[in-house]
Amino acid sequence: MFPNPLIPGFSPDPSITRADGAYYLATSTFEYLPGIPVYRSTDLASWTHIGNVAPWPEQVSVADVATGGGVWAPTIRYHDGVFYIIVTVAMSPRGCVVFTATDPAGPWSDGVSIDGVGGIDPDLAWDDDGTAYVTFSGLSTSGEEMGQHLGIQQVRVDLVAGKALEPPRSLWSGTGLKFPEAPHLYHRGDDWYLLIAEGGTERGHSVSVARGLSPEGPFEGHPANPVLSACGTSRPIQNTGHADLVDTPDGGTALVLLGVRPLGLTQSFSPLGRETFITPVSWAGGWPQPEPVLLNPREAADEEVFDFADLVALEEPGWLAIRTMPGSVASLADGRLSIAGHTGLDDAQPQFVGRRQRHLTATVSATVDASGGTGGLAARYDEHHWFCLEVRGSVVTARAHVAGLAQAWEAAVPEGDVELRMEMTPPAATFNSAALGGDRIRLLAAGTLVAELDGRYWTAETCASFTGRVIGLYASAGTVRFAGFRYWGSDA
Ligand code: 6LW
Repeated sequence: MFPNPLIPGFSPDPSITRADGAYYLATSTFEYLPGIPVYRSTDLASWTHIGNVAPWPEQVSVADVATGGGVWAPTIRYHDGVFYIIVTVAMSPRGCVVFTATDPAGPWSDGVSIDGVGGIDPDLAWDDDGTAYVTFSGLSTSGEEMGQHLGIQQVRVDLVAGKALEPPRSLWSGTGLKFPEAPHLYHRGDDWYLLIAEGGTERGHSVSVARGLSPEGPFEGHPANPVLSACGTSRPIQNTGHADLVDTPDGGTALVLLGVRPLGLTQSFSPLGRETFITPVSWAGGWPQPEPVLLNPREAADEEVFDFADLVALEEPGWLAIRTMPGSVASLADGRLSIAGHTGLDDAQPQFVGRRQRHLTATVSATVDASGGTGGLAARYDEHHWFCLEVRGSVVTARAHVAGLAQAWEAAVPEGDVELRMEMTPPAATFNSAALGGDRIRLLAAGTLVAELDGRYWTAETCASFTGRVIGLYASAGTVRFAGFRYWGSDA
C-alpha cells in the first residue's frame, strides 16, 4: 500500500511521468512563487522535492494575477529524452505555456506560450508519428458566455512555433456532471484513453474515462462512469479527482490525484487544502478501475529546522512567496534572515516567506527579533484569510482575519529575541460544537498562550480557495530579523 497523502499539504492537480526508472510529479502553485514544484521518487512511495519549474518570475508572470489565478494544473511528460510541462497561467497574458528541461530538477526553459488553446488544464500527448496534441478543458473567454465550460477540446500544436495547427475540436465531456476538466490522454496497447475530472473540484469531484482508437477520437465513455468519486461517502479523503495514470514499479497501474482531508462531521473543513493522493488501478475488459482512495499516513513525524546562520537556507526549494520570489522578500546576513516590511498581510503582495503546512497535527515556531520593525509568524490562505503573531516593541499581538472581519489579542513579551509558536491539532472526535469545525489552533509567544482559534476559518472550504495553508515569516514595517524557523508535523 502506498502512503496517503502521497505529497501532503498544498499540492493540487498532480501530474506524473516515468523516465529512466524514476517518477516525477508536478503540482499547481497559483499566485505563489517559485512556480510548479517537481518531486522525484524511484518507488512511488518516498518523494524528494528536487526543484521548481519556474524560479524566475518572468516564466509565469503572476505578479498581477488575482488570488486563485496564476499557475493552474501542470501536465508533466517525458518524450524523446526531454521533459515537458504544459500549464495554464490563468488570468495572465502567458496563457498556455510549455516548458522543457533535460534535467527535471532544472533549469527549465523560459517557456513558450501556445496560441489557440482557449481553456485550462492542458494535456500533452504525441502519436506514433510525433504529432503533438494538446487536450484541454475549453472555456469561453469573451462575451456573455465568459467562463462557461465548453467540454474537453483538442488541437494539434506546433510546440516550437507556439501555435495551434487547427481550431479546437470537441472530444468528449463525461457523463454530464459540471466542469468537465483535467483531461489526460494515453496510448495503451491499441487504445487511446481519455481520463477527465467532472463534478467540480469540491465534494462532487469525480474521475471518468473514455476510450477510442485514435487520439482524436471518437471516444466512447465507460458504461459505469464515473469510475471514481468519494461524493456522498464517509471516506476520510474527499474531493478525489483530477487524476493522472502511471505504471507502478511492479508492473501495475495507479492514479495520482487530488483530494482533501476534511475535519468535522456532516459539514467538514480541510485545513491543508487540496493534497496529492494515490490509488491502485486494476483493468477489467480493457477499462481502468481505480480503487477508493484510502488514508495511509506515514508513521514518522517530519521535522524541518532552518538555522539562518546557514547562508543557503533560502535555496531549499520548499520556500514560497506571494507573487514574487522568496529571495526578493528575505535576505540572509549575520546569521539571521531579515525581512523589510512596508505592507501588511492584507496586501496582495505581503512581505512573507513561508512553507506548506503538510500535517494536520503541526507545530511551527520562529525566533524573532523585532527591535527594528514589526512582524513575526503568520499562517495564510490568502490576503483575506490569515492569522499571525506580530511583535512590535515589547508587545505581541495575535491577529485573526477572515473575509474582512478582524480580531486581535495582546500580550507583553520581553525585549530582544522572542519565540513565537503555532500549534495545530485536529478536533476531538466527539459530537460537540468544538468538534464540528476544523483544527484547533493555539498561538503562543515566549511560552504564553495569546489566543486560541477555531481553524475552520482557514480551510479550503471557508476560504473558497484553490491553494492551501502556508505558514511563515513576515514583516509589515521596518526590518525584522529571524534566528530560526522550525516545522514539526505528524499524521500518525
Ligand atoms: C484546475 C481544475 C481543478 O484547473 O481546479 O480540480 C482548477 N481541478 O482542473 C484549479 O486547480
